[in-house]
Amino acid sequence: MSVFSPGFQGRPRPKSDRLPPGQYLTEDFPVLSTGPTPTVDLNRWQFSVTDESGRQYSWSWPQFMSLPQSRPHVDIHCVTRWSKLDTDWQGVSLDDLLENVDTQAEYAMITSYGGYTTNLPLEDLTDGKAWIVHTFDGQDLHPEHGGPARLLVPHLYFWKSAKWVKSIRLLDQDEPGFWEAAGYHSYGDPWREQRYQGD
Ligand SMILES: Nc1nc2c(c(=O)[nH]1)N[C@H]1C(S)=C(S)[C@@H](COP(=O)(O)O)O[C@H]1N2
Ligand SMILES: [Mo]
Repeated sequence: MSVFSPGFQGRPRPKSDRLPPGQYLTEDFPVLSTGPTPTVDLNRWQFSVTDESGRQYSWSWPQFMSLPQSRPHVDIHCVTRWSKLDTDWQGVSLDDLLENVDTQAEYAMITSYGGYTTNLPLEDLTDGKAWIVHTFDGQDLHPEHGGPARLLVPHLYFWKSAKWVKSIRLLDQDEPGFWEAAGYHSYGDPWREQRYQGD
């Protein structure tokens, strides 16, 4: 058979085409946390968004779970060089969470239960690019992987996907989060290999 035979629409991309530069494929799901896994009681769980004027929007667990559900199927890429393809999640898109938030802010600072922070441009959270997920592979998200709920921003290195997400502050000016202040790239595009400041 000719290697030049025409392709057809919908043919899956070869796995190698889905691997950003300097990454290797892994089948398992490594755990990377800077500190202990926080215990988050669902009765006290709250997620909030604060806009640049200080107005706060917040959701209890039942309110969050009653929002429209999305099922992202995505590839994820950690700056420590592992990538995992075809991961399945369920949660709420940031488009749905931010629907009634009126803002001119351009940046977002994410804060987790436990104190982890990470920053990203607000436009990287919208237009179907980011979710707050509570389910992985059909099961409640394991606490080590960020349960009860974590941010999922698969088009950026996975350190941007804050586990145990608690709040988002919308900001006019960019500010570095935990790893960004420690020398990691402020944006973190795996396809441009933006691992560290200056990459
Ligand atoms: N709250 C919190 N979120 C976090 C981290 C962390 O240490 N604390 N580590 C980040 C990093 S570096 C990566 S690679 C992923 C790891 O997610 P996993 O442990 O589910 O693989 O979570 C990110 N989110
Ligand atoms: Mo990471």
